[in-house]
Amino acid sequence: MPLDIDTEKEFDIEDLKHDIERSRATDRWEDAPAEIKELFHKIEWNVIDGENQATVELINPAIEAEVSARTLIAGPMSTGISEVGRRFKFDEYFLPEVMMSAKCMQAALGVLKPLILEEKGEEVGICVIGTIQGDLHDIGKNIVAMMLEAASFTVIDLGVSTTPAAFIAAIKEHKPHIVGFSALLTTTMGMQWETIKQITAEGLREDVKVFVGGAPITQAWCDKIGADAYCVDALVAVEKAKACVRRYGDLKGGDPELHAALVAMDTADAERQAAQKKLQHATA
Ligand code: B12
Repeated sequence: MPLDIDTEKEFDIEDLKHDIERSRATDRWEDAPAEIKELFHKIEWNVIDGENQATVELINPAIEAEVSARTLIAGPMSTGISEVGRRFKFDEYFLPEVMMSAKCMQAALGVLKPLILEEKGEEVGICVIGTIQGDLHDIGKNIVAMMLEAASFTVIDLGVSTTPAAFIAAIKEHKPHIVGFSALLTTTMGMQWETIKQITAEGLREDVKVFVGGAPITQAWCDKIGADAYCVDALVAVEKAKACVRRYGDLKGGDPELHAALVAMDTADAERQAAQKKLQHATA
């Protein structure tokens, strides 16, 4: 008799739907005061529903209630847009809905940007960043650029669908410590590899530390294409960028020692989180 196995897709749909429906009702952000939790759910659902104006109007009350811009981005805004991605994947949403939700994210980021940039101090390094050729997604790239600026990097943002030639020209002009490629499509991630190849062919590879990110990007992909660092999100990007100019400032782009050191930062972080969880369980 053939084995009866649930397909991954069926499991995904049920699991994700269950999660988001339960969360809408109660249990996400349990540690927040009730009124903040309520506000977060409203922001999350306005992003999902593509309510641009309403999303923006909820941002200031959250800031006034002392919620940081970072928490808003990493919290309800991110969970909202992730749910939009899930709905699109499973044909519950089509492109117009995704565009409306993207507009919500951009409008909310517009309100948050000046607050984040207030933290900027004396320059610690230079970073060139862009979404790779063929790819028009820029919300994640903009968040990374904003967080790097807040961490006192000078950021040259090349925008979307950036050609390898444009990255090369920017490296020559601005002499950045770091160059970052964003890719959100499995069909464009290959352009990260192509861009590294062209940077190498120009003799510039050792001059820059190459960062890669975006939803389909993994550490394994980073290893395969010879990038220096994979960053799962903007906060990791900031930590690794700082390490690249300070602790590992003497190492060149493409150096295996640099690559190993940056991977080790993720391992150390995972271990720290696991230890924290253990401690929480022990004291609960
Ligand atoms: C919003 C969105 C759009 C918007 C983009 C608006 C904009 N201005 O960006 C619009 C409507 C335009 C769009 C268009 C398309 N999209 Co779209 N889109 C999305 C969606 C829902 C959210 C992306 C997003 O903003 N996420 C939120 C941000 C904060 O997350 P993030 O980008 O991952 O960024 C974080 C990290 O990855 C990291 N990071 C990101 N970049 C970088 C760079 C560096 C250097 C570093 C260090 C870190 C880093 O840090 C960020 C912040 O923490 C995703 C779904 C998903 N789950 O990703 C689909 C998705 C990416 N899109 C998809 C598709 C298919 C498309 C289209 C092809 C649809 C079509 N038929 O036309 C087009 C492609 C257009 C093009 N040529 O690029 C698919 C891709 C599937 C695949 N296998 O490739 C996805 C995964 C949806 C899905 N589930 O099927 N899309």
